[in-house]
Amino acid sequence: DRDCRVSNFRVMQDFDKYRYAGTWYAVAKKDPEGLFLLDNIVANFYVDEDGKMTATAKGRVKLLRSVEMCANMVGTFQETEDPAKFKMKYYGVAAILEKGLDDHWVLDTDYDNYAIHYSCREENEDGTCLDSYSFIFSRDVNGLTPEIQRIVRRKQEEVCLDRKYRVVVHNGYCDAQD
Ligand code: FEN
Repeated sequence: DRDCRVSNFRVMQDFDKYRYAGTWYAVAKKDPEGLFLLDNIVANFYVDEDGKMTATAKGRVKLLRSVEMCANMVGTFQETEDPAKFKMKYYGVAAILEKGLDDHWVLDTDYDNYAIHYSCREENEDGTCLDSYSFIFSRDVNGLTPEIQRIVRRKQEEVCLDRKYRVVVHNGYCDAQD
């Protein structure tokens, strides 16, 4: 049967951060509890001369009842013994945005078309996840091919998040602003 314990999830083998670098459009997401990015989510990953990975992400957020803005987030990554599993410290360029420390796991990627990200913030006693978020990233803002969608769906089931994802809209909201 399916094993929903986080520690048993299979991540990308021989993950290569250099090939992961560049622009990724979130085309689907599973939200965590609490405040998060709503839509128009674009991430840019970099690897510096020392091999350290960093990233920026922007996305639309809703502050009070109707005040919307584009949040510019920054992430710095700490490597672990598994090359596909990172610890990510993140903060918002605007001080009102939350900061935190999350896992950043790359479950699967072909580097050129898609990447499946996963983060569990809190585990249950039995090792399953209580509070997770996950992004399906695409190199193409217009989405993924049917063939890749099948790969993604299989992985979503494997990490016990099938039917938990929503499509991430890209309507240019954050393109003009920076
Ligand atoms: C990721 C990969 C690239 C780098 C980063 C990523 C993660 C981003 C996260 C964003 C969190 C946003 C929050 C927004 C917020 C994985 C894409 C960094 C984890 C927490 C509000 C909303 C309303 C309010 C205050 C704050 O704080 N939103 O009144």
